[in-house]
Amino acid sequence: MGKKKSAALTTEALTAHDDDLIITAITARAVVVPINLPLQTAVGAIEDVGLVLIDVATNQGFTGRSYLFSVGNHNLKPLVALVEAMAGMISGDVVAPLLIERKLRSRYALLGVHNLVLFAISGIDMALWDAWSQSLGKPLVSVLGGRPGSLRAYNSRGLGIMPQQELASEAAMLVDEGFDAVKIRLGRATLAEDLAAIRAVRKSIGANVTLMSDFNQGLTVNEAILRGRALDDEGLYWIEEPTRADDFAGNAKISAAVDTPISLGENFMGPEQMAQALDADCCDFVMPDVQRISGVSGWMRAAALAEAASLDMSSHLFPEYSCHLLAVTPTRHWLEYVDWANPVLLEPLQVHDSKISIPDVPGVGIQWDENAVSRYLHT
Ligand code: SMN
Ligand code: MG
Repeated sequence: MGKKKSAALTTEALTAHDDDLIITAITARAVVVPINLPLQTAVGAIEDVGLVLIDVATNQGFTGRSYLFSVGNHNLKPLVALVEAMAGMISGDVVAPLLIERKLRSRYALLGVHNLVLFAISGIDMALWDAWSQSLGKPLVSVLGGRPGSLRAYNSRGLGIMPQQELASEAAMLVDEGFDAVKIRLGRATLAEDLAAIRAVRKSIGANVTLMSDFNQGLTVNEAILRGRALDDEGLYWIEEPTRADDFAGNAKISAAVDTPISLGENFMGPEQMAQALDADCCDFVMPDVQRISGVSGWMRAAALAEAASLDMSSHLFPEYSCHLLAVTPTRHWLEYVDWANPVLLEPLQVHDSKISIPDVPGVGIQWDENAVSRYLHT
């Protein structure tokens, strides 16, 4: 009986009144945009960027926008189809992001709220928060209780698995773009190759630039312990995803054995999985991804978990959204900067002195360059 009552409450809460902001239509378009610096990781290459652009139109003329990163262009069509299916479930509802996230999660409960389903829910949630913030005339960060300002960011473009000489010059270039922190991808065939790559980058950037590292889940637990210990004296700021991201027990062993902080989070599937990871004490830093953590709504719950566990929390990709979110994250750490959506953005984020300023405009500050969108449309 209790269950019936709360379902009815949600339906009632989403029923529109005259002055409400109401969802009138949701569209999803797939684009494939070029990437300036293709990125080879231990588990696959990013040679171009497949994005699903989401627009939520409302009865008051505000359009909420977000994008999803498909990581492989074969995932574009399924993602578009999922967003369209969800659009059918919530068109005509009031823009109340938390309630809509609840509604969509409950509609997918029997299938399981993971991976592409969760990404589509996240994308819709992000666009709803954008529309809602625009309707209030405030930047998202202010609607969430913060203020626009600037955040320190590291340059995560490039520094993939590539020949040493190119690595050294790319590292210098990435610092010259205005950053004092960069991230190298690791997981070459041997420890000796990873070591040589790290040393080449360090030589090129000097001692004062912060150097993060990322194995992209490429190692077994045993290898990760051996390699992690061998890298402990290299001054790496963190080691990210040394082994399979959902092996919390394995990551806990690695984190206990290696001195360098272990960072996990881009693959936390919602705050509920992050809670399980924290229970397993499997990492030293967290870095959720807004598309996997259940959007803005999920991020806020994740931020509470990180604060309760006293864990520094960084962001993963989506700098346009993440800057608003990190600014209201009590244990905020680093913003991951990539420029991967820039080809379709009218006003890409600006970097100054390794800092990103949160756009002081209503909403998130995303507008599509429609000419570019037409050019890169993926059909
Ligand atoms: C990463 C994630 C997704 C695509 C490419 C690279 C990487 C990161 O793990 O953390 O930036
Ligand atoms: Mg990573």
